[in-house]
Amino acid sequence: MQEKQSYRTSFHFQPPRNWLNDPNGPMWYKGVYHLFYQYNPYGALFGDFMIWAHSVSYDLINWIHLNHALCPTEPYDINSCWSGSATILPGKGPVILYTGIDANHCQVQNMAMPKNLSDPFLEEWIKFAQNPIMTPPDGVEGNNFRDPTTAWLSHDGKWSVIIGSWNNNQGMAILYRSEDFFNWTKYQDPLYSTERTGMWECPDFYPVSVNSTDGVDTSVLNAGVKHVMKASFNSHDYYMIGTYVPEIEKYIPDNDFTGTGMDLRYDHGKFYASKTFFDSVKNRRILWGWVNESDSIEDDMDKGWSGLQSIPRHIWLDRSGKQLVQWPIEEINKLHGKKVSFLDKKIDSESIFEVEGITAAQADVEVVFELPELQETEFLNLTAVDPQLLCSDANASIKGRLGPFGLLTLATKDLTEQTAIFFRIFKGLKGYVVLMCSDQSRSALRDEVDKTTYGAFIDIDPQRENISLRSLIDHSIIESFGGEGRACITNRVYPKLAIQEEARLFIFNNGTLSVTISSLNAWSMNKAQINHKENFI
Ligand code: DQQ
Repeated sequence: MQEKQSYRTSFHFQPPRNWLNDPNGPMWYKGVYHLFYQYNPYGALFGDFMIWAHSVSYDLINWIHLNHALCPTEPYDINSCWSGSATILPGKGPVILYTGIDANHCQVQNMAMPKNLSDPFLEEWIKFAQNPIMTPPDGVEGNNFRDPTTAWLSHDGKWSVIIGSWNNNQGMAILYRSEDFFNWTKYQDPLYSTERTGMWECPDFYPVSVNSTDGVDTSVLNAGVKHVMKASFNSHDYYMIGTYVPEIEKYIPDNDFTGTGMDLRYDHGKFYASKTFFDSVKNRRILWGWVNESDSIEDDMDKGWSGLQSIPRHIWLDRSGKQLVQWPIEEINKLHGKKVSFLDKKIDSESIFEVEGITAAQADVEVVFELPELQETEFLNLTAVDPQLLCSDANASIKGRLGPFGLLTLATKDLTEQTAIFFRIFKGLKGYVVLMCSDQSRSALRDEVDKTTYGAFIDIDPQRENISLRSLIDHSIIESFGGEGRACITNRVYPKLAIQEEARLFIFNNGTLSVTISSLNAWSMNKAQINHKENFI
């Protein structure tokens, strides 16, 4: 079991023990960032007494665990305090909306306010005396009504908020409206609904600037923004980009959910129940997501903990307007330690070399690949090709023409263990196609772990742009950002031998064509300070 404690991370957020899932109510208030999260205080698995644990930070990297913010105590949340969001009421401070599992095991929406608004840590929360403030409307079953978003102030001065649901065979965002934030009325129609998805968990709804990487507050509505609608279902976080028309209370996506692999996703690996917030200090929108284990239940119990939060990601609308872009927040660079870098290094066909001199189990790696003439690359008939299947059918060891090339992370010296993050370039019917894969098939000399291979297409033209990859490697998690953040893949891996000092990092090229590394920067990462204030349960 010794090696299992080596799966704890060094710069990802996690509590000292027990089960963690969804990020809840992230916000900035009086100089302090707050992260609440779903937590089972009694064990390493999801439980029937879920609470809102609470941590605070000055930089989103180093954290202080506080006492729990919300625990089941009242008939309207006695069976758990499930996910929700924070809204800062102008001039009045933050309010939390969360889902309670009531005495009848029905999902209801509740409200809580800080006891002391002058405490920047917001350590104590008081539940609203008139809870619940929303109960399942007619036709909606008590187990399909949860996860309130951050509310926004609409054109008519009223508050709006959406709740995730499933009704009449449709996944949906049920809209509620309020004049005073206390009394809420369901709007006649959902803000958006579709028969092409399952139950919507943890919806998120927010504006993004059309011409800037800057974020905007959730209530901003003008010609300079588009709106993102995100929902969590089928184990992934899917989103649409579109237009919000408050006068008719409708969300009109540029492209509706199709229920297929064509839908936009935040991350093509493990990443779920995410939530964004507007960081008014740095004028940016930040995304957090839950990254679950891929190990067996027995191993989770042996380790005594499960679940991580992703590195907070700055998120904005791509120049194309067709997708979002994500990048680790700049504060993560504060943890950079020893650096190794080089320029213009050719990687011949079927070659591999080690990046030495950094702690490969705890690292940040940025590499840019320059491609040769593209004409000789393979042809791919793109009709109905699922990128994940393409990656699974042809893993990192296959001999292609232009690729596979990329990183072998958390690898042993003899490469018997390795997690490959790599690219392949194809000629498609309408131009070139860039495929990004993460191959976990050899990630661990252990059978009980999930070794799914993940894949994504990246919307870049390799004739004009080099192919970049950034991977944050932290013992049992690898978060990879391809094409400057246009495709993200998060992996959980559990090597048996490639742990701590035994872990290595390689660059490889299995294609018949050579590629050039135009630049590589790799850093050992220092450990984040994540401590508790007092009496952490
Ligand atoms: N997790 C919460 C629910 C939410 C789900 C319970 C998503 O509120 O729908 O922990 O992971």
